[in-house]
Amino acid sequence: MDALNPENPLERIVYRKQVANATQSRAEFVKIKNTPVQVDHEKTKVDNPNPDCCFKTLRYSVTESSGSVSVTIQKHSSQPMSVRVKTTDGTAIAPGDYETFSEMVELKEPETVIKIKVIDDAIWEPDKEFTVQLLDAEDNQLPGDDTECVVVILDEDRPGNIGFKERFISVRRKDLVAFINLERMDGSDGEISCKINTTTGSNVGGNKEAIENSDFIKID
Ligand SMILES: [Ca+2]
Ligand SMILES: [Ca+2]
Repeated sequence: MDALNPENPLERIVYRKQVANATQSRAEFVKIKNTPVQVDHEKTKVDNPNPDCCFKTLRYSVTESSGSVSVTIQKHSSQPMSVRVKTTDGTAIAPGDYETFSEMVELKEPETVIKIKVIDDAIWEPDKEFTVQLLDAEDNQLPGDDTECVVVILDEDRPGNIGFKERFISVRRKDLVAFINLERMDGSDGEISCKINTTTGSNVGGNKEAIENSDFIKID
């Protein structure tokens, strides 16, 4: 039987109402607001501190939309000194997630702040992290447990929800192909994907169940 022609006229009216209700109950798109936030986590006591300089805190969290993370280096002596500051990839990888920083930094004051650029995109991804180290002139990490810190980049791009635009569609057998619209709601505009598969129907609107390989070709 053609899906457009249910056997019973009453069933046909019910079917049309179901279609109308389904297409009118779509949720509104919500624009995600990005929030620049940096959290300097409280420094835990280390067993083996460096006597000359160190990071003020060993863990920073920063939202992707912040644009940069500010990392503070402390100097213990009154004499100026220079130290190489260098980033190393972790799960965050430069230049896609942040900009590599590798510079000699002169420490004149008790505290010196450096800024490392963080890359903002529109793609949902897990939170990622990279490390920052204080090195000597030969690129060896300075001794001590407080000469390396971790920066966690917090993603704000929600993947959103994917749904069918219409819950019921009709297709004529002679058209050979059914076009089914998907709709994405409540998320950012970056790339996401979902899996789609087909199963045998459930007698909607008085229509007979479509049988796999006889009435439709399964996709998965
Ligand atoms: Ca973003
Ligand atoms: Ca992102």
